[in-house]
Amino acid sequence: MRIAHAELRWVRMPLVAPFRTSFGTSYDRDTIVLRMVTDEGAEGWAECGAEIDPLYSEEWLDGVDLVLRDHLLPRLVALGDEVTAARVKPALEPVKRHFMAKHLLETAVLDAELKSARMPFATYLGSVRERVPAGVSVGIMDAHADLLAAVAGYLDAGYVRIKLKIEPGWDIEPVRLVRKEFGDIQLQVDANTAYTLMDAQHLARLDEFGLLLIEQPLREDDLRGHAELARLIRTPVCLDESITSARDAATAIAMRACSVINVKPSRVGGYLEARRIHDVAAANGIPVWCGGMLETGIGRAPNLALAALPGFVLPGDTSASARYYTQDITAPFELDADGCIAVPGGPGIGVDVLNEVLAGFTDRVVPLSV
Ligand code: OSB
Ligand code: MG
Repeated sequence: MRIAHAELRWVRMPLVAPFRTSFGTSYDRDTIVLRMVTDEGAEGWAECGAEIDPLYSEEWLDGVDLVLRDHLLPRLVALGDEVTAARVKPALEPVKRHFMAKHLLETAVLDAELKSARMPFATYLGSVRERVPAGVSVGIMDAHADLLAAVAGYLDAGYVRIKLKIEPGWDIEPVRLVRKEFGDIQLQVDANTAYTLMDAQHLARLDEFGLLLIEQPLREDDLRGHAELARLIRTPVCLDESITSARDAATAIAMRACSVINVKPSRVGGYLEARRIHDVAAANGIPVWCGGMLETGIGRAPNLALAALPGFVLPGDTSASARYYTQDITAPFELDADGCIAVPGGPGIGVDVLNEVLAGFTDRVVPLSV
């Protein structure tokens, strides 16, 4: 297949509530949506995981726009009639890293390819479940009372697992209070690299709360520190930012730097690499779960397909649309009575984009030369 048309849409969606992590606060979800049309007339859609500022990882939206336009898309277009999702990664390999930009391209190509083949993402990836249990990521709040109210709301809504964002000064006490108030719920924490190995004794104070895991306590480039920390605390260490490839996963597992992995397709360059990480982890007996970047329905749909693979044995951050947005740009994803979300069953990402709604949230449309 050949890319006949491609355009970037800069989108800003207001969040239902500010989302605060150890690296910053978001009031809106800013993203780039890529729309592609192939010579076979198939439409491919993808949503970028990057944010306005390079604070979660080194990538940011302006950088994605530039590298995609000047370096990535030309290499893909050079494949001519031979564009397939499987060829995207090898074609872009000379360009170092830029995983979120590569993810955007590979996912749109895969969506178009699967739509032509009338195959759902879930079938293609090897999913074994029709619905996946939903967890929710709860931001840092101004006051403990606000946190308890937010968690109560999510539990009432049916979420089966709560993740608390933590940072120095907002860690032991919020966890203690949530445990005390809500009892034996599935509970975990995410530090987004906010600690150092010198905090090991402090983080060991979380041991008594029976957490499922602590996500990315140390810097993304500190695998050795994570391995050391994992020996000093009982809470299982999970890596997010540190893992950008199946090779990273193999290294981290061999070093005992983690015993769980958060797989985010955008962080690792796409769904094909995400599946390889799943495979490496499964072969090593390491559980994985699907993380998120506050995606709209366009990014959420394929994430749910991935989360239905057999190795995704822990609930992910794949929450319902209403946790993020009053109005999503696809039909909203909703929790069922068991706190699960249905995996889309249609071809490709399996959801239709609500074009008029998307237009309302679009700041600008940038045509790309193909
Ligand atoms: O570290 O998992 C993270 C959101 C933005 C950036 C990083 C992270 C998150 C989340 C929310 O925790 C995940 C989601 O609900 O999509
Ligand atoms: Mg995380």
